[in-house]
Amino acid sequence: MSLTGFTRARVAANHALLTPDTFIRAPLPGWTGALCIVHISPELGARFKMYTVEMPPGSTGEMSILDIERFIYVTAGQVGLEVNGARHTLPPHGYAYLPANLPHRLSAQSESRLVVFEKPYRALAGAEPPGVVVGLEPEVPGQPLMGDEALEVRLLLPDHPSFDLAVNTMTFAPGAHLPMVETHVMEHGLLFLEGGGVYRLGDHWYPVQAGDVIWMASYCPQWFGALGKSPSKYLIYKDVNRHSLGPL
Ligand code: UGY
Ligand code: MN
Repeated sequence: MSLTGFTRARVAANHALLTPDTFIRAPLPGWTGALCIVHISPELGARFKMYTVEMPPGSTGEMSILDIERFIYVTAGQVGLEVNGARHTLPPHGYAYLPANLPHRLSAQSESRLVVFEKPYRALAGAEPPGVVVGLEPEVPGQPLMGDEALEVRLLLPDHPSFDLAVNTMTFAPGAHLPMVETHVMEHGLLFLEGGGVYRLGDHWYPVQAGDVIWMASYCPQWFGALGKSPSKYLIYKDVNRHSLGPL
């Protein structure tokens, strides 16, 4: 209950900081018995959708729109995934890439929470579309960003041109920071998983912490510095491997 009207959340033309105190839950087609919080969507100016699904035990999720690829990352609970005749169990930090038009079923085996990234898949001439990927983030080897051992990147999906999106985690030791202010054509959707610090977005510097969501439009200047005594970590989406000429 807010009696002050104050929030850290801010929505600007080329970025948004969305804090949990402002989240609104609603049903979405394809999710039965679950509630969704849409963080980032074309309505905001993005070319992808990012949302959280809160799943009570027994609730389910299925493919509901054609030509849309999906990446899911479990942040709490335990989620079953049936796809291609196989059954998987995704614990916290388990994830899956589900190609467009491939029927699948997610089911919560306990009170669960997951974050979903969706976008229209852009086929690449001469390349087969990617298949299903299922993984566990802690099992992915980390690599230093630009030689900085204090900043570890984990690529959750294969670095292959058939993928038109990447989802990574970035872990910052206390005091670590992005080596430069980035401006790039790729857009980002980001969920803070642990810790916090200061995020520069455009011409603003924001205090950020676990649970926050950030949208960065193409070319939004961005930089992050980690604060505190424990590592800071975020999950970050970006569009990759495609020319932007032609249909988006
Ligand atoms: O992959 C990236 O562009 C990443 N370094 N951006 C970011 O963390 N804001
Ligand atoms: Mn970036």
